[in-house]
Amino acid sequence: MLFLEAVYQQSLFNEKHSPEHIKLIPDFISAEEERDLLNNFKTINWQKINMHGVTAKRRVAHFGLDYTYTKRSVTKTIKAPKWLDSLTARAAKLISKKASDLKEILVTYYPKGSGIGWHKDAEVFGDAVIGVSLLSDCTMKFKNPETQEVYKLFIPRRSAYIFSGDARWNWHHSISSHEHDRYSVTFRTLVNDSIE
Ligand SMILES: O=C(O)CCC(=O)C(=O)O
Repeated sequence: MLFLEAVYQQSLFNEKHSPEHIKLIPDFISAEEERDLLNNFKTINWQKINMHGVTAKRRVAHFGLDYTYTKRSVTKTIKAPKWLDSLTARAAKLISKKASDLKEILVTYYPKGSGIGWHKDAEVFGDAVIGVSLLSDCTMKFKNPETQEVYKLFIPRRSAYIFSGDARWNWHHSISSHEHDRYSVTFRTLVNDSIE
């Protein structure tokens, strides 16, 4: 806990108007855990994302809840595989929740040359969004939609990140395309559990 607070307090951006409530946890998973997860990702049945007639380069697998990108709504889907259990439990601890509170687990594969455009996570999802980044480093950008200010957060491979509060609700985020393949596992709670 002390470690997390230290990461949090050092202010990732050091600027007056930068987004608040972002935590970065370097080396959240070991090289061995990363290797095991990457091996398990080979068993995933990847889905394409089609939005308004365009197919994104990245591929996704939704566990717990499926997400309809055009409607920004969720429906129940298959449970996460067992090999995600320990990562899910550790992610939940970061925000003092139980693994069962993390209703959506999204595994994303970004082939080289792909990223994710500016967006804010759907309102059905709860406050804290947790991500674990694998295989290559990336830069996540946060943009204030009113002032257009942009802040860059370098996320080293094997880190976890959490954004909540101001960063989650008021800022948009994106990940620029990178030169190497990358994977992420993101975990989300629901604002209202009854929509499950
Ligand atoms: O790949 C990541 O780490 C972030 C993904 C993301 O922004 C999202 O799924 O909404």
